[in-house]
Amino acid sequence: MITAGSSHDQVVVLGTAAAFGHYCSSSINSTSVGASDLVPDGYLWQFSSPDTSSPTLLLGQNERGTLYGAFAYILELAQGNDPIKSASNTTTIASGATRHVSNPAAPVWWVNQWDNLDGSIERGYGGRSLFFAGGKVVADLRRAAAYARILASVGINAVVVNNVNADAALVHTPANIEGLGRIADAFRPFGVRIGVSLNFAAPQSVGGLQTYDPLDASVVAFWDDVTAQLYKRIPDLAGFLVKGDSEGQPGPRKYGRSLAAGANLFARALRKHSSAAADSPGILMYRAFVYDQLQESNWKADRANAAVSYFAPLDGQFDDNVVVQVKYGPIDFQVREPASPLFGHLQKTNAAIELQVTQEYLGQQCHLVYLPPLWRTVLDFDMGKTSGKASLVRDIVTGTHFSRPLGGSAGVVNAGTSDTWLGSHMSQANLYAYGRMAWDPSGGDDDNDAATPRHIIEAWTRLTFGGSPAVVDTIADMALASWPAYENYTGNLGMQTLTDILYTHFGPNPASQDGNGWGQWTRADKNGMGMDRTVRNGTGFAGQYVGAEVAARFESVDTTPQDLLLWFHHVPYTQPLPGPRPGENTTVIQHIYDAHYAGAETAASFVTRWAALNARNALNVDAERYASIARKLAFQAGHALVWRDAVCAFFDGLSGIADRHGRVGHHPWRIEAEAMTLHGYTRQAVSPAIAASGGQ
Ligand code: BDP
Repeated sequence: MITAGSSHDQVVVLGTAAAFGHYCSSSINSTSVGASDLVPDGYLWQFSSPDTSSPTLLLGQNERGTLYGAFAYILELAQGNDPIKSASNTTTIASGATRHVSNPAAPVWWVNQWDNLDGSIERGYGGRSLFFAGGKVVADLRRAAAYARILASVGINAVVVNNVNADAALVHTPANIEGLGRIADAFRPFGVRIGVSLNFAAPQSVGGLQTYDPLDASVVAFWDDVTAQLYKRIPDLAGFLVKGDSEGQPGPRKYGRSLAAGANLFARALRKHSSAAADSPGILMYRAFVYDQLQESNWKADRANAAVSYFAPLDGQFDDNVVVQVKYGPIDFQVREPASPLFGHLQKTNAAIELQVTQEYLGQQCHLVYLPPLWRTVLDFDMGKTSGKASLVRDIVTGTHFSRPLGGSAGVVNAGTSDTWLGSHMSQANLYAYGRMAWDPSGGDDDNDAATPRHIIEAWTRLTFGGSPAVVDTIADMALASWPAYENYTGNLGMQTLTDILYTHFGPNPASQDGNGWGQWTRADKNGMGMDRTVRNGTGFAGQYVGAEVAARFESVDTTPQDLLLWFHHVPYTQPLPGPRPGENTTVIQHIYDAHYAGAETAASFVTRWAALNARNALNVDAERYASIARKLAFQAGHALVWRDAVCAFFDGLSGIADRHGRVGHHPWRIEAEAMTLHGYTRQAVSPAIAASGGQ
């Protein structure tokens, strides 16, 4: 409340634009409040001109917007910035005041947690669940509330609290519904709504019905009842998330029903409960990650083809409160994938992009891998001309390109009880960046744009470790080098992350990539490697891009970008390639060796760069965090050697073509267990043997 006599130039007025207009119009000139520029959850900052004594206004379109605006303001102050100077896109208005308006790019910017009722988290590397233990919701939700505060501070508006591989029991017992209600209560003060993953078969497995056919009246009634119970306890429920007909999960196809019929079943149950408390109707996020892992690994059965074959024919059949949630690439969170071609096909369907903050295939929080540069390759990908204009993924998922009412992004985060929430201090940069990029996916290549990957990591570093330029530069440089390094020492040229594919998704196991339905496929043999996904000779995937020029680009070896070469083509190891320097030539096999050595070298440099900061006393960080990060970086440097040597040995053995520089097979810097005298340890055979230089 502003009272007469307060010194306005020291005052920040905070509230919703509507409340401001109501209470303050007489004491402050509010004709220029500009609420009409705001969309739900958006906010503005307004700074008076220096010669007036009006207060700074910090106004949200709604209460949530006010909170986001306040967090954004505080985050500027915490970086030592003057918000008026750091605010981008400012306009000067009639009174001479400066206004900065910030609106979310799309209505959905959610987080997914893959938490199980027993308290474990699928692909979680940061401890146990914040929500569940022993089959029920935990009694003490204080830490969950702290997580809600984190999510609000980075601008997230909803979280799906349980695993996509959903436990049917979650929504079945009154105690669990009450538990979900308590989670929602803990999140509500921070403006973060909750959503729930559902199991398609619940009507049968826990509901006692004979069927879970989505068109059966008793099944419709079952879900209507579940939804009504949830809304009774959680009037602002964000919606549901459903994974069906994939990786063994039940779905509508069992009954010959389409995926759209399956999605609409839940969307209609949600529709009945649009309420004022929810301020938008419940949304059904339906995952496009549908494939059959039992498919034989025959040459034509390409898992990358699955999403478009299932979903493209259904475009236009989904209800308006359905959003199809599409993983960024056609396979599965790999270190490098072309953007999923499905984005180009969903022209009459709402779409959201699914990103993964939890580093499942990307080092599992033991490796520093800063993800925004990877995400940018997908968000900035152009699906080709539709209706005469470029169709960038970021414009499709915000709904602007195809004029869709809903869209946005979902980030799989999997925070847990660990002190670092995610399992490592540095990985929090990815959560911060996810929030920033979900709010504003435009990012851009302009170096002055506050949403570039570099600016985001610099801001995060200032907020986390203080503003010393040496610290900010070092961490930003390391972070920006980290994804290319990881790609180099794991799988370069688009061959993908050659992790053990059958479950752990951690550590090198190139041989596991082929010959199974889960495969990501290297198709490596003694003459060459790569998956032929051309229309002419291969699986036809390249032809799934709606833009003819995009499809044509990937169809030819000559025009496919080098970093996706083996993703689209099967080529001989001796295939010539341009080398790293102009005029230099190399071959596919030599590129593999060189990249793996270069990547491991970059990882080793992180250790010394971090230590150098400490030596210069530049680091505004307590000893515990310093040491924890140092330990992770040392592990990463060592594991990068394991990766390098395993992958190089694998291709050396298969191709019979030696490394030009004679490095492969020697293991500089490695100390072998079999060469040591071990006390208290026993020697074990390592599987795959290739991950240890001597197999042990
Ligand atoms: C894969 C994960 C698996 C998830 C699945 C999914 O390995 O744990 O259940 O994705 O996204 O990457 O549904």
